[in-house]
Amino acid sequence: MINHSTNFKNFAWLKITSIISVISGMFSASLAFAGENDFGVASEWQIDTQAPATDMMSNMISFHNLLLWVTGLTVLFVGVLLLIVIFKYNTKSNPIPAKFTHNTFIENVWTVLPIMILVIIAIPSFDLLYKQRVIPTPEMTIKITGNQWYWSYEYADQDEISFDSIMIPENEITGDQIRLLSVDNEMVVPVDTTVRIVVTSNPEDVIHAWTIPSFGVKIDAIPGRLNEAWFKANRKGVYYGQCSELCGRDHAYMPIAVRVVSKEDFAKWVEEAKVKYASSPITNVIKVAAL
Ligand SMILES: [Cu+2]
Repeated sequence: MINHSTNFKNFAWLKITSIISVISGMFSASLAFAGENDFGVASEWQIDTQAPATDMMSNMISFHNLLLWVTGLTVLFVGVLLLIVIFKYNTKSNPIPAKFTHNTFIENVWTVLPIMILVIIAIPSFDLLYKQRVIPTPEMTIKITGNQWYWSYEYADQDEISFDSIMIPENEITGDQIRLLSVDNEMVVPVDTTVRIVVTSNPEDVIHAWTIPSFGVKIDAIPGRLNEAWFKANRKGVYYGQCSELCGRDHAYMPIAVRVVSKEDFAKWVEEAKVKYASSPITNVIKVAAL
């Protein structure tokens, strides 16, 4: 029999430890990034972000931590004011209320202070938006196409290697493969390389969204349109994401897996991939002029 009260206790305790980990993360973002194995994949009960694998994501986490402070302190301040009003100015404690209505000093303070807070937030926010939108000179370009329900990859700069990437079904998972995340053909990229991705969706398909949380990249794949984004992974490993636009029946079963390897290993992979995928190119090639 399931012991509900023990379950609840466990749940409550896990939540408390998770909250403590977030608070400690505010002091040192590195605390949340435990072992190597945590990279690129969420861990159980994790409520903080996944470990960053790009400078962009590190900056996004710093921004997130700044916002936690700003919102946390704002809630605390407003909460304290509210408590003062409730206890000090209720009918019992303060039967004869004051009649004044204006106070120029305090009105200036509550106008100027929020503006300053918004400016403090806006500076790193606009900086991040700019860096995401303005793509640095790419060292390679990969075209990504969303299909119902899998992803296709085309390497424009590597003899147009192309392949489909399909989730490994639960009953075929082996070894260190991960349920709902591992795929048959991973997207492979070299480390410390600026990769431009151009993302679209099959013309007869629906909107999908390609994302890798550790890279800080999330971009819609829209039929008939070409979106672009970029990343520069600064550490090797396998990083996972999932389609992030509710796209239909198998939305949950079209994961994204990116393997970041050394530049030498990437060159080797390209040679192997040319042979491996020569006989099985992608099923839906969409020609786009921008490439
Ligand atoms: Cu999708």
